[in-house]
Amino acid sequence: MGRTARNTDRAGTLTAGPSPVVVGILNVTPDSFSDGGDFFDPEAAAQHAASMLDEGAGMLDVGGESTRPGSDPVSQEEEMRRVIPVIGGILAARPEAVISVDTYRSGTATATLEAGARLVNDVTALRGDPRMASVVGEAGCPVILMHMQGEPKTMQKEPHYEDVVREVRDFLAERAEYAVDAGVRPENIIVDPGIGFGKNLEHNLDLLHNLDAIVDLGFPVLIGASRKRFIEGITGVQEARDRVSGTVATTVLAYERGATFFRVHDVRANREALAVAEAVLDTSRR
Ligand code: HH2
Repeated sequence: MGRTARNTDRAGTLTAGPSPVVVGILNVTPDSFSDGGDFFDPEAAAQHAASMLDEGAGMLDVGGESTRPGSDPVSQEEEMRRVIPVIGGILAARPEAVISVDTYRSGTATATLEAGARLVNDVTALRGDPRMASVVGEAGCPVILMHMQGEPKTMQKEPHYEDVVREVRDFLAERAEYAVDAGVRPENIIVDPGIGFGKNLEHNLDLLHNLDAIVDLGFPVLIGASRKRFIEGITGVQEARDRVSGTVATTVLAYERGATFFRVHDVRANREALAVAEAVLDTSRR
């Protein structure tokens, strides 16, 4: 099956381990596509973080800027103003929490790593800020490299590929090489095909169906399909919050294909589904 399951340990490096990691999403934004405004207040954010940890999240991904299709960027100052108090609040209550920061800005990465974040989730795969690669390399922390065609403002207008699986795979291989050249240790790289980032329904389905091509790169793979629009394209469920069953289907199928990190809003449902999937796939039981 070629599963390269790894967990993040307390030192912020990756260690081999058998279990998939549920990454709970914490959007400290007024405009995220499914939970915008819900956790804008630091106290509400810390409470939601605690409940996601209690439900089995192995990691929390804290972001201060929406990257939904059509969204506008915010300033680095505003992004830091949103996420730093929230990271501090989570760690005050739960010092053991593993937190990644969803940012492509090196200043935000530096400040949040100082505040206790242990990973950087960069949706631009180190292309958004020329200083990001060295910040991550010097910090010695894991980094998530995600594929995106275009940029959030316009990426869903007319996504186009000759061969989406090959192009996403080649892009991630090239960005991983770039990261290593900049001083990031290979064992600190996680790759992500970027579901919904400059991709139509068919592109997303091709990537999920052929995920082993991405897994074969040899890095742990993260999938972020949670509540995304393509699920509506299949199920007709318009309300993003109600796309939990569709999300769970992607989680289980991606896990079977070798993904190990699942960035989701609904921690409990995905955690339970993964526990069942793990049990079914555990060959030592049969
Ligand atoms: N998706 C979103 C944001 N960050 N990071 C990674 N690595 N992979 C993803 O698929 C991914 C991501 C978009 O989802 P969400 O955070 O729920 O919404 P918004 O960008 O509107 O805050």
